[in-house]
Amino acid sequence: MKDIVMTAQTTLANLDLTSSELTGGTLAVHSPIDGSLLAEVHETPVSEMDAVFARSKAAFKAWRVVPAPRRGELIRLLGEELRAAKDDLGALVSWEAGKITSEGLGEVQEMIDICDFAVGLSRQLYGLTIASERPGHRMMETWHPAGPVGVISAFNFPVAVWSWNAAIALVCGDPVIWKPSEKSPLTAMACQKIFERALARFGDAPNNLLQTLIGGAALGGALVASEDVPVISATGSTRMGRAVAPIVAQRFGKCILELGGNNAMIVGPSADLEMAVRAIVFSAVGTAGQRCTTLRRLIVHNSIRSELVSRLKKAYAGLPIGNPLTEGTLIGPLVDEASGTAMTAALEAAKAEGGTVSGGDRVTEGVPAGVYMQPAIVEMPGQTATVKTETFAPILYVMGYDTFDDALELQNDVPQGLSSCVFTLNMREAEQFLTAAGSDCGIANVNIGPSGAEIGGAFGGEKETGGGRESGSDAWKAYMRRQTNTVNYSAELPLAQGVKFDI
Ligand code: UN1
Repeated sequence: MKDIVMTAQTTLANLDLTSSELTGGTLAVHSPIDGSLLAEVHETPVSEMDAVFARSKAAFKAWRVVPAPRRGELIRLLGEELRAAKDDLGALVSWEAGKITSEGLGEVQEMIDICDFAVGLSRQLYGLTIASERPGHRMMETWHPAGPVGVISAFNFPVAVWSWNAAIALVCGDPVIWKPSEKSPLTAMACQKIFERALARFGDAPNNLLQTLIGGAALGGALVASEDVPVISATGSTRMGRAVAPIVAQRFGKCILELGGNNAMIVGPSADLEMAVRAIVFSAVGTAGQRCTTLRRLIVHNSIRSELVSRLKKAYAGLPIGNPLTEGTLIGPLVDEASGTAMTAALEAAKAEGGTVSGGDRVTEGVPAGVYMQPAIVEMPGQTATVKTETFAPILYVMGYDTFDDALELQNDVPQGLSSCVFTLNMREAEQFLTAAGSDCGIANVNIGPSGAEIGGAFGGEKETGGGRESGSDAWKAYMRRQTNTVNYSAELPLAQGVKFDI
């Protein structure tokens, strides 16, 4: 696959990454497409971290007093630069994360969308006015920048997750220190360059509004432990979140956690099965099952179970697996050997728990030398331990139900709480799914799969998913500090609650 590497080098050059940045370093970057070496990048020394924090603090002092709509101008320019770089950055996402071309481009579109959102937001960081109980007094609530924000992101959305955090943090007045996955440093380095182009056009921004850390867990460890970083936004595994959260809590920092998901679809007897099949296939096998919102559990009414499963098997049989850069491919590789091994192990465990597996074998013919797996459908007798565990691979567990209450029970009876959906034409079921007694997830959809959320909503979930919200709605509030203000414009000094204290 020599030609792929050569084109990757062109893409890297188009994104302004120089050969001295891409060679001679200690971190080897391999493409999941064919295992080829894309670059050897230079790691940020852990000894550099104190200087990183000091630079970010200095940037904060200058940036927090720039009017928010002016800060929005920087993000407007970032959006323009992303539009110009969309094809190259999308292609680099494919090289580095193994996504099919359309999904690589879609990820960059998600970045452009959040920039547009953040530009509008920069004029809408609204506070409140509050009625004071005292005459001649005015109360209000103001939102101020929080300080440097640490962003930890995963390989599977190597650039979009950064942009959800960075675009919002920067209009909120916060500099960003970014620790991308060590599996995807190149896309991060490219984003740093794109951001610098926007900065140059902006003109008078302070230095170091964005610093990108290249390397492993020790850098992330220093970031989460630093008292200089009041907000840590971390996306990744529940295991990572369990390690990060107590360290941040101990120093009274704030965490925005977006961790594992174990997303389900309930398919009711009235569902439009044609639509359900399309939604299931995209959300279960898209990105080779490596989205945190990937559909992992299908909870289907027993009256339509065998029909739906046979339609799914038919659809799965025709799915093009292979080089994600080839037009028409729908399933690219898993990120690395360990992911392939984890998929096989999960299928073995499911079998031992009574599951019937269809698919799930490794594909070696007609594909490059990466880890290409057939997606699997696993019919389960119940919601076993393996079904309750997130495996970052295209495995869809199928379980039957008789009553809608049982379906809801199954949907909620997992440790994770990110995304969920129901396919039904019965409005009672649809509405019930969205109530307090319905889905317990951060995202609950009707007649749409669980993945592929738009940026306008708050993104995140409950329980082991970590509780954080990123992206749209009022997620921005987590990047700011709230201040309550009381102003006395009278000549008296009345005390609240009628307290008398005459001197
Ligand atoms: C992730 O997998 O970490 O909703 C993020 C989606 C995408 C984001 C996924 N917009 O699937």
